[in-house]
Amino acid sequence: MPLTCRGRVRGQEPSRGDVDDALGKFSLTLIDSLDTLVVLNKTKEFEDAVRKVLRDVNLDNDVVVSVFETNIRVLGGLLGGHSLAIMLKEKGEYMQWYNDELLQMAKQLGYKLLPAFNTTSGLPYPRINLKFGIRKPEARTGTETDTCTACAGTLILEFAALSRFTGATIFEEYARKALDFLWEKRQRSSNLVGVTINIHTGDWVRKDSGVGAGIDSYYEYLLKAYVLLGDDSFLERFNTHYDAIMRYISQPPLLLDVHIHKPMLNARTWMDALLAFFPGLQVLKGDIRPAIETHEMLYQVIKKHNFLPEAFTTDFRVHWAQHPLRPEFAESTYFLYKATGDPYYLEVGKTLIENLNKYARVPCGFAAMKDVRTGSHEDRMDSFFLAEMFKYLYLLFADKEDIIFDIEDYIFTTEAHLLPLWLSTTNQSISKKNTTSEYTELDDSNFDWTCPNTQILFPNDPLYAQSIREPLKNVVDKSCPRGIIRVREESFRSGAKPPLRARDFMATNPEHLEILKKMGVSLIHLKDGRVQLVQHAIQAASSIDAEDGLRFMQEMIELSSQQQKEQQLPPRAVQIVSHPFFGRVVLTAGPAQFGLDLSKHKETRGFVASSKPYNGCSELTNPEAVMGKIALIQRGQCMFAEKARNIQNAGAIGGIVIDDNEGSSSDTAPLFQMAGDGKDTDDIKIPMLFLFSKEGSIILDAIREYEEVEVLLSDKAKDRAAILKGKMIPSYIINSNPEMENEEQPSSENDSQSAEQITSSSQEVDLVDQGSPEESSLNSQPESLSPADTDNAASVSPSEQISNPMENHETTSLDGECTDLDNQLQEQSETEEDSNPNVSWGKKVQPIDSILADWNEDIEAFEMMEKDEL
Ligand code: DMJ
Repeated sequence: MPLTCRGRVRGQEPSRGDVDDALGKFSLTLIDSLDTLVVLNKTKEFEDAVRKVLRDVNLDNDVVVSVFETNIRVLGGLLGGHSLAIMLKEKGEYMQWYNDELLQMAKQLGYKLLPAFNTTSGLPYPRINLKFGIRKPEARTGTETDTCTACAGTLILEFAALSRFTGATIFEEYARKALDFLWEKRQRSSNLVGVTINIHTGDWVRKDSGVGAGIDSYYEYLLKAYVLLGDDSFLERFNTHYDAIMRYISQPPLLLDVHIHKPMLNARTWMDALLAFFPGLQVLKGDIRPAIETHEMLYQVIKKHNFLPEAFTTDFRVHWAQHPLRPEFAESTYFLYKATGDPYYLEVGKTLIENLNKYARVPCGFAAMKDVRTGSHEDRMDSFFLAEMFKYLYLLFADKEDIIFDIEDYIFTTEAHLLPLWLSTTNQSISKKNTTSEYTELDDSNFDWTCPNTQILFPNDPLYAQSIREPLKNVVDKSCPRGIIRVREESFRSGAKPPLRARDFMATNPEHLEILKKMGVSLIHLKDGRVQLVQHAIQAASSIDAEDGLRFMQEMIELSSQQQKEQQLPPRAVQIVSHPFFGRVVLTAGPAQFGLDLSKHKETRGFVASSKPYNGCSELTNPEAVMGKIALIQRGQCMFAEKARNIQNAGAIGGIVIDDNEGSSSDTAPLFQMAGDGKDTDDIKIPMLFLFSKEGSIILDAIREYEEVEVLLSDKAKDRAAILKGKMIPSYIINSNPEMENEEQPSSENDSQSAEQITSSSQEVDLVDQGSPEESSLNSQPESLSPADTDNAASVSPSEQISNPMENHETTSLDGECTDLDNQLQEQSETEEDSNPNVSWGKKVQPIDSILADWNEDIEAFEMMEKDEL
């Protein structure tokens, strides 16, 4: 307690809740900082500290502690101390008296933790009483049902080291079992894991997934377990998860949580400080480029607030203002310096040290920041500050000869404790699980930038890292051009054009795009197909342009929020009614906020025809082909309303917009609602519906095969009786992504391909000069913006596109829809034999249970997100 200059003893200070679970009256800070002393070349002090630990520390306390924290800090601390004690002893100068006493203590602690694993799943209870274990009345623990993924998945390094040092295999076995269980429970179609899991049933309790709090070191330990233990299955697991992380969570330079079942859906609009370790892990993997990008983004947040706030929004505002002197960013800085040799990272380290000395240094140590904005302190200096922060900062600046042993012979645990790599060949009696066949072939493109040796990665280019950082240097801007003197009137007089208004903006108008650029506004195409606008005032051509840009963004935000407030419409249906489908194929379609309202009017029936140009963004060149028909148009390049007007002018009686993000599907994406253009759309009289790519391709395939394809656009599927005006034949519900239906099935090649395609297509579409990766960096959701605090970096979804997916997700119509589908499915099962064998593409009836379960999951996830936001 650096403000009151006392040690914190559990029970003697007011409880701080969960944070205190790390304290077990076992001299936490002393043990956690043992190996730091050796790294800092304080060998004598290390020897004294070890003696103190052996003399004073008691592990048999009646205290309930966190299994995870006790493992990484105390067991890890003892093992790190032991590793360096035997290294020193061998050198022949220090620790000559040492006889594995720290290891014996570690073993004693290991046995104390083992009862936590007494669950059917093998996942440990989150807490244990050091004296009484679990469950007994006096233990006051053992009734918990949930634990975090990191809590259950961050044991293998310490437990395996303990087994290999001592020959007692049980520790490694238990840690492996917990990891095996987590791997089995990964969400099979996304290959992601949730934040919390039920230790008895293995159900995911929190289904959001990121690389920060609650999951972080699970991933870290898979990769490091491979390094330490040489077991390929850990690497294969890590690579599978890493592929999923890069596919869904990584939106360089951001890392945003997603939902494990709907990984294209962001689960929140802020990031936590713990994810700052991830660039370091990416370095270990060899994926340097995204590591540089994320690290640079984090550094700019730090430069803005002096420290990394515990959580910050995607537009870099403070979300949770405290900072408990976490070491993760220093850790990543160290690894990036080791990888690149770029002195820039020494400058970063210098800034960290200066800020610590300037803002956190107090007479009795370094105090955590209560609020990074005010610089207020908390009477707290967590043990990881000495265990990790000191170690990494020292190592960042240390030359090889400053360290009395070869640091390359060790691996860092998550708490930066050092375990010797020679353990990989010692006491390998644990049977490795032969799981190779479980792993799917990974798409190598995610590893394009990986390389085991960074010397090979950029041998002749010392500016490599800088070239990646450069475009990001203004990603978190420091100043906002307030108080600019208005000289706009004069500039009008001198012939300049009036500023562009948000409501007039058209994404296809090159002049508008040029103006946007001048105002420092760039257009970003997100992975999920939405477009965002981002302004960096600093990139504007002049201060007046910057101010215009700011106003444009504010108008756009208002426009966007107006649209969000507009009524959210339920899904619509596109039903193929011509031979040989006769209404069996029903595609879930998104509604439009303009044009004929299908819930109030009779359905529209007609043959389909593709418009030319296919994007429908200009006058159609094939009006004769679409006249009296339902025109198919591709999404993108201009406003939906503009497309509608063009096909209407050509005589179309309706329109279907097909998503240009290949592989998108209504199964994996929330309902898509087409917004108007912010102007009066009363002139649009025809109905317009939206189909995701997978559903759209069903119609396109049908045209290819049967040429004449007739569809029905309606608010819900019509039964076949109505269509044939005769016998009652039910409709099929197309589930274009059957894999998503059953979590237990491994994801198909198709699936991974489609997600990949979404990613690449969003990078390819380039309406505006997107040369700067910085511009693709801000994926903030509109709801996280308020004009007052956007500084000069703001983003918003323009009106053409769907606004916040969360807000467009329909939950209000659930009841009606369930009943409807229920009937259809019941009827369908009665007439199964009536299905036409010609209809063969991936058509599948989605059981009502699965539909309901899916919806329930969504609702749960959104409720959870809301709770988190609160
Ligand atoms: C450390 O105790 C470990 O690094 C852990 O894995 C998570 N982070 C804390 C410090 O922030």
